[in-house]
Amino acid sequence: MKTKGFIFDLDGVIVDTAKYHFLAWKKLANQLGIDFTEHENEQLKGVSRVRSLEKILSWGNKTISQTQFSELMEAKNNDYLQYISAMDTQEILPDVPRVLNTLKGLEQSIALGSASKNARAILERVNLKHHFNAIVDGNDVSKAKPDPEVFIIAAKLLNVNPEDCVVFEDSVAGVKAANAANMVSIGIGNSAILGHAKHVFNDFTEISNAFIDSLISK
Ligand code: B16
Ligand code: MG
Repeated sequence: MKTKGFIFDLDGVIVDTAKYHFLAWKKLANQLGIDFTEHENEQLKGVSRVRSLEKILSWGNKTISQTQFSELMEAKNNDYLQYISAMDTQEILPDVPRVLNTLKGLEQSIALGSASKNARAILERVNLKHHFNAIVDGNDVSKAKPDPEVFIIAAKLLNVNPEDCVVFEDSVAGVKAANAANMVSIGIGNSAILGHAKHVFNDFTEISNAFIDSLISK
C-alpha cells in the first residue's frame, strides 16, 4: 500500500480550542471597546497571533504603540494558557483517535500543521503527541496560512510529495494554504464556509474508513 502524508491542523480539527481563542480575544477586544462576535472570530481561525491582533485593531480603527501591542499579545496568550492548562483527553474532537489509529494501522505518515505556538503543549495535554511523525507549528514558520509554508515543511519532514498529502483543516485560511500547496484539502466544519475545500465533512464521525482507504489508493 502506498504511503501518503496526512496533515492535521490542531485548533478546530483535533481539539476545540477555537472556543478558548474566542473567549481570550473577546475579552481583549471588549476592553479596547471593540465589538467581537463569532463572525469576527471566524476570520481569526488559522491566523497567527500577531496577525489576529492587527486585524482586531483595524476593525476598531485603533492604533497603539509597539510596547502596548506586545503587552496585549502577552495578556491574550496568558488568558489562553489558563484555559488550555485545564484541558484533558475529553476535549479531543469526536472520532479523531479512530482516524489516527486507522492511519497508523495502514502505515501512513502523520503530521501536525498548526499556526499555534502552543501546539506541542496542547498535544501533550490531550496525550496525542505520540501519534505524530512530524510536528510543524507557529514556531517553525515564517509565513502564516494562507501561505502553504506550514504544510510544505510538514510534507518535507514526512518525506512525502505535496500532491500525495491530505490536509484536514477547519479554517478558510488553512484550506487556501492546503490548496496552494497542491494537497488534497478536507474541510472540517461548515460547507458554506469551507466550500473551497476538495471535500467537506462536519466532523470526523462522517469520515469512514472506506473514505480513508480511497484517499490512500488514489
Ligand atoms: P497561538 P491552528 C491557530 O491554530 C488558531 O486557529 C488561531 O485562532 C490562532 O490565533 C493561531 O493558531 C495562533 O495560536 O496564539 O496559540 O500561537 O488552527 O492553525 O491549529
Ligand atoms: Mg484550525
